[in-house]
Amino acid sequence: MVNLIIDGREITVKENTTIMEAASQNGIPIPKLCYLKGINEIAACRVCVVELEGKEKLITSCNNVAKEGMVIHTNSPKVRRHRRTTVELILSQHDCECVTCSRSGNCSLQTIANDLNIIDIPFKMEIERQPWNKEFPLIRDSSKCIKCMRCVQVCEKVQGLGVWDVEGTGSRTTINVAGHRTIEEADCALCGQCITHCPVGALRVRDDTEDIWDAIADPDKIVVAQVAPAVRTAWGEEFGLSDDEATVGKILDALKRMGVDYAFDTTFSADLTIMEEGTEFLHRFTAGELKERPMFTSCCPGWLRFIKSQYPHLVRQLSTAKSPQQMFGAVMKTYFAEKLGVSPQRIYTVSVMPCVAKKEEKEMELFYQEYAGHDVDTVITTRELTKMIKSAHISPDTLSDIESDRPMQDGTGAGVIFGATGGVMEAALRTAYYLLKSENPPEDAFKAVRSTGFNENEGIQEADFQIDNVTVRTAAVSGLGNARALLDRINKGEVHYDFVEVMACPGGCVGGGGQPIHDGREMAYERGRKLYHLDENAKRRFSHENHDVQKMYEEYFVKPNSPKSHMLLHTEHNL
Ligand code: HC1
Ligand code: SF4
Repeated sequence: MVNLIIDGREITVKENTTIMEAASQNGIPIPKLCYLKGINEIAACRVCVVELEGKEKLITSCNNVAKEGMVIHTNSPKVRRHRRTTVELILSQHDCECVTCSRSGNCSLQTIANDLNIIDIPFKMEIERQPWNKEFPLIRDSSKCIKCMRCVQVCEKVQGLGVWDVEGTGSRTTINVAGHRTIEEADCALCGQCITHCPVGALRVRDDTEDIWDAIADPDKIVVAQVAPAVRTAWGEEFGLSDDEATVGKILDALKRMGVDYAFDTTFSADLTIMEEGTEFLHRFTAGELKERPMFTSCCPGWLRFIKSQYPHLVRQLSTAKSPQQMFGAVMKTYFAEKLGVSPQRIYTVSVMPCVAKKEEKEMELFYQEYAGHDVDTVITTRELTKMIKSAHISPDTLSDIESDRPMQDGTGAGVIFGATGGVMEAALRTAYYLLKSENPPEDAFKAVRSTGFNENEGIQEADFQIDNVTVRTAAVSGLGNARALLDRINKGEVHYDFVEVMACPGGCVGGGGQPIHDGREMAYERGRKLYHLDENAKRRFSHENHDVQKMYEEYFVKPNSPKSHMLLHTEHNL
């Protein structure tokens, strides 16, 4: 153990603890901009400087370790002067038009500048403005970049892709897409992790909320919305709501009050996905068709972009099932349109997702009878949803916990856990067991595929299950860097699985790039636990027991993997 004094307090910490961590563990926060624990500890911004008694020069607290006998001041006049000049210099190269910035009110630079009482910027330098395609779902505004390197490190270290890099030297140093490519040419998975880890507004998601307002205002359009499982875990964070208050039913009510005609919960189509994908897996598995193992899940579009660009030879091992988002869109424009007695052209489908890549996944085509278009017309993220609620002046405490519309109302606990890493696998195994044995397994029989935290299993969870005399070897992985490690081991023949779930974002969709941003705080597993709690308390916990899905099969699709299901609910994964 190490004893030191920080701001007059005698403290004891473990060996190799940084000064910043030591201070934080004792309730002394040190301001920071570039620091991200375990990912970016490079002292690039120098905002975290502290004074070490006996040393002339200030030292950075994020990458200097606490040593026996140190006497540290985190907020002395010298520290404040230095920090202030550092932040003023950053601001001198930053577009400070905060009113129109997507991160206004949730910007670490804004907060630090306010805390330091900076009301004027003494120097102003030329601001770098690089061109960008604003149609792309991920938008970079170079005039807001503070060169903290977080995006570079997150994309490289966590997502294993290295889309960003440093460009230029000296005062011309900037960040840009690596290898002089455009973002469309780079292998960006659109996971959005660089957005949620950007401390300012340099990276943002394309805002599609106006398209929805336009559709709502169009009397010819019937606006039909769906809300993804993970959104319920996070939207309340923007309004300071407790878990009990921030229900999915209130999101449905908010959508209705904004003018959406019908509002549904994506857990319905998550259950439908399990029927299709679970049946497909059993088919491939038991009929010996699963020669090339494993079968990979296909519901995460970030993962699909990744496998197509990085491991194209494995694409044929993806399940052909569309994602719940796309399946629901297809069902809305066919089955539901028929129920309403209107043509699919009049149905305008909206998804509320925790995800950036869903904005690109929606380009998937749907051809059905006289209809040729998309399953889903517009995708907004959880952050865009909360913006819409605010701009509609809806106070969350006036919202009611309403039910999803009929006839796609039912959703089980199995559908809910899709939003957490391992959830799709667990849901699929619950139903695969039933399909094999004609009886339900114990509800938590497959909980070994769950991950509970970032450090415990590093995002890869392996589990073998015995069903009668059959062993099903599974793995669930989240984070594309982890996925790369797993795929490399599969390629080398070091590991063998039958079924593998991959989610691009660490922790699954709950940690998606479209979720509310809490700078430097990873929320995924906390949110994931909320989904498992909802599952535990759900009326039904098996996708095959979803009454409305059962009814839809009776009335429309006949059975899982039927010709009609193949036409509407499955896809070919083209490279
Ligand atoms: Fe997801 Fe999915 S779980 S991909 O994370 O399969 O985005 O929540 O909606 O489609 O259901 C996301 C979440 C989501 C789909 C489902
Ligand atoms: Fe990298 Fe994901 Fe950002 Fe694309 S969205 S640049 S893959 S972190």
